[in-house]
Amino acid sequence: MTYSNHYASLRTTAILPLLALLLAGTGLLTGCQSNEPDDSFWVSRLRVESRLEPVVTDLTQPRFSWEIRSDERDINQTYYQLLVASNQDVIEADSADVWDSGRIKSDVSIQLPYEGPALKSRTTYYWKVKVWCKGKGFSVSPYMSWHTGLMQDTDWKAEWIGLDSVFAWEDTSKFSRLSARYLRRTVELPEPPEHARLYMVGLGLYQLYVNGLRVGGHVVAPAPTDFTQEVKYTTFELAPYLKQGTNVIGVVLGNGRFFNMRQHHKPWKVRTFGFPKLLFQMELGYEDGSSDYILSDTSWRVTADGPIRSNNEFDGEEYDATKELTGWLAPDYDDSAWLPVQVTSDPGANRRYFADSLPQKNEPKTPHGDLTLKQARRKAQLNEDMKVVLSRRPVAFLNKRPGAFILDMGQNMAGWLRIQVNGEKGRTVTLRFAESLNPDSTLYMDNLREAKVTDTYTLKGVGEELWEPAFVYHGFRYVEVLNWPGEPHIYQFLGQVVSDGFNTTGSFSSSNKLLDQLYSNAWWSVLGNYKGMPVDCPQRDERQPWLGDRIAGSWGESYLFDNQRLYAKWLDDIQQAMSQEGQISDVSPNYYNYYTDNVTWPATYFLVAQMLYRQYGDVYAVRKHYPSMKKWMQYMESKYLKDGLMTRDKYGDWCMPPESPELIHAKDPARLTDGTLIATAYYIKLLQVMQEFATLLGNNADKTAFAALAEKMTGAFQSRFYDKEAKQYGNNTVTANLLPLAFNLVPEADKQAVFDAICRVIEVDNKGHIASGVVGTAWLMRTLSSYGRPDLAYKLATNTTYPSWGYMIKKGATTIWELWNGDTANPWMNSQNHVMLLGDLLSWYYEHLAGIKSDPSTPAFKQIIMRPDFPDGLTFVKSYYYSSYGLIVSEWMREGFKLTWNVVVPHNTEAFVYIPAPKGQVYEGDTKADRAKGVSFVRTEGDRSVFKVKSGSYVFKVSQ
Ligand code: RAM
Repeated sequence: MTYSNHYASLRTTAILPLLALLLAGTGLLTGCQSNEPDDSFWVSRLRVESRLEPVVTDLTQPRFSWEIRSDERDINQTYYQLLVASNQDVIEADSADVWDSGRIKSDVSIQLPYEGPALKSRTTYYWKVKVWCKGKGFSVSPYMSWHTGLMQDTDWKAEWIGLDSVFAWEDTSKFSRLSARYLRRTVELPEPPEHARLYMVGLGLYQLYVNGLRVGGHVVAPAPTDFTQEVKYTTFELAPYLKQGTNVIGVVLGNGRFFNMRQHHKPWKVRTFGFPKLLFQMELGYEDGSSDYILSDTSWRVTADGPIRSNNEFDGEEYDATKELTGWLAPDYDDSAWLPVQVTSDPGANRRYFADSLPQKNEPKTPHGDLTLKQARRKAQLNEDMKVVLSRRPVAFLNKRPGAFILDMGQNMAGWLRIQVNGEKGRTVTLRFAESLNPDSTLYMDNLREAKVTDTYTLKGVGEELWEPAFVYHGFRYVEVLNWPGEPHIYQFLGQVVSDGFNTTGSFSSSNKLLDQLYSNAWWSVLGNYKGMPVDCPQRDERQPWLGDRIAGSWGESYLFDNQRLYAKWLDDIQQAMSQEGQISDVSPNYYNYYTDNVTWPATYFLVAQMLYRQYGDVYAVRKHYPSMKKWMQYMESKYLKDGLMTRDKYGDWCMPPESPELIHAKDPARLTDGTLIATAYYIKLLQVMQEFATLLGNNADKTAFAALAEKMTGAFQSRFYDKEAKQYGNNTVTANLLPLAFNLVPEADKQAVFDAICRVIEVDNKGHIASGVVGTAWLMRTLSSYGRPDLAYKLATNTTYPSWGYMIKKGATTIWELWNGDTANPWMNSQNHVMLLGDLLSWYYEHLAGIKSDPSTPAFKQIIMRPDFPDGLTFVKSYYYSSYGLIVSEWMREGFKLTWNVVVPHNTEAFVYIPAPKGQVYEGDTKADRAKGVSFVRTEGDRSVFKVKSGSYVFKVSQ
């Protein structure tokens, strides 16, 4: 059982009857605040620091959230009281011996921080919440517990162990081959312990075994960081695995990003951290109150002479089953041929800056992070572990020859292939992975650059052998299988889809098949590029956490997956990668050395923080990162602001459709948007975001300063780039006009004209096709819809001619390409599984097609704006989004003038519902809408009647 990474959703239906039962009482439904229990509503889905449960956290102020449920309408919290206790008896009696918040008048039911006395390490706390709702009594939730990790450095007794040397068969040159390290020790226990809590870090990657059983449902763990600054520990409760007598603990260590295969290749560019190592601290407690530790220390033994002969993320895994260490997880195994482990240095001691290894290239010296750190911080991993989230069988065998064939998985995916094979000892089966095929049905490998993406399995020859790799993953749709014994069968192959183990937050389907297929492509790309950090692609020799790929992405992705914890972790990665001067690394964690001082890639730092606040109500991320954000703003201002313009850019409107099909980047000046225009517009946007943050944190002085600079820069921007006559910006590209419009830099009176210029470039010059790259497309779809051209947005989303998302689909894509012309461009930079060209498409699906959007002034969907575009040609949308407050549903169907719209508004929130009909024609159920319980008419806005809708379920109808 793992704590911090174990994923158990409280959304199970099982909990609801239990809650109803617990809370059944004499409900007093009076009109005033009552202090009697009420069974018309109940509290469920308690969360500590978001949705992971049970949870281990080493945060000093974990945050609590809960959800209110009821079958009635219009349920609103008026007070809450949080109770935290040190044991079950106290909490069951509805009391608190650790912290009682007292009765607090508030309608907030998410992200409320613990404010009691300092929490102790390695302790279980119990909590519940008492909630009062308007016009009703109160309801008490069931209780939930959380566990604290090791909160202080001094809590750690274990030492790092490993083996800092290579074996004769290993190779540390460019295409390094390092075998997995197998570590073991036996443990004598006088009796089974009552608890055995393990805190561990296995670098780069680990698998844990106790008494022969694999522990935990995670794969490719832990989450990657700048290991010299911070490592993520995982907590397990191992008591159920342990017994009286001799127990065996085994750990397998893989390389991951820690021992990087490219280490001697480009030392000025790619970081490496050292040989794999383990930190292991198990704390045992017995019934009689005694305790004991089992630690990583010199009592462990190690070998690299096991079956995983080589493993790295880019080249693949080599597994030789004839070298299996049979019995190594049993007590009587003879490990005398193994070596004693070495106590190794802390990963933080290996701290070096790119500059230290730069003799070969003239790159700037870029010391980064906290230079005072003596050792890497050890932090509980709060973001979800990676898991096998889906499995799928191949759909076809292709190109079959004797012993060789290609498997088609039917979907471009990230993960690996599990095989079941029966053959003679010593035969080696080879698996090679690719996203697509050449015309002659061989694998298309040209776009993988130097990644070898090859797994090999050498059979031991004992009948059915089941194998899958431990420490690699690939991005692929096709697998070439070589040297397969006998006739292959589909059941012998299973594609394992590997991603962060998130909760799904949303779903979308519609009457348009292409729109749905595009959603599916996007979903697979988003899923495939979560790897404990958001990466650019899962297949070639890159797979880096580039910031710019998520300018708008994190927002749209939040409608698909509960990505709050991952992105909160990523902000920490970005902060840790910052240089002393205040530079942001374009790649964070900075496994690549790219400190290029542009504005657009670093902008993601700010926009992700804004997403966490607006979508999840996470003000803490904003508070934590505000000083670093401000530092970067000042750094850029002091270095690159000239005459009110931000003069530094690097990537332009990255991956704009080029003028000829084989180009990666456009060269035609008419297609390129001026770098100073982009950088200045984005910098002003960030000044706006900083004003929002400063307001949130009550920092008026900063707010005023940011506003003043924004005003000055907007003036400079206008005079430098705006053509008042033509009413267009720069060289009149979509992006040149779109950025000022989306960032509100255009004079009010000219907005429509500038918008018309955008539409003209798209409709006339580009014949109704997309004409922007990563930097512009981030704002495109929502701007087209908001300024009154949802039809044009819909056209762009459903186009099938080049360039368009639909074109990718027509060419057989099942994910999103890196380039609009991915089918014809140079393979050097041409992944078939990238998210960045999605821009704001996913947000547009939810906010403009489903019509589910959080009011910007009330974060986390406390107030919901439900305003679908209802574009012509689309007859229905079915969608839901599971917000922090609860489930939001929007399902609409149109037939001529008739509209039926099912709406669910979570309790303790309200929605503004925009219906395209005069007020008198709108019904809710069989009642005129404005007379229905929970509904009130607010105003008419254009062709829409706006109703305020209280929490509950509704069926709106319009018929003529
Ligand atoms: C490439 C990747 C990535 C992009 C950078 C700038 O390496 O495609 O997505 O952000 O370039």
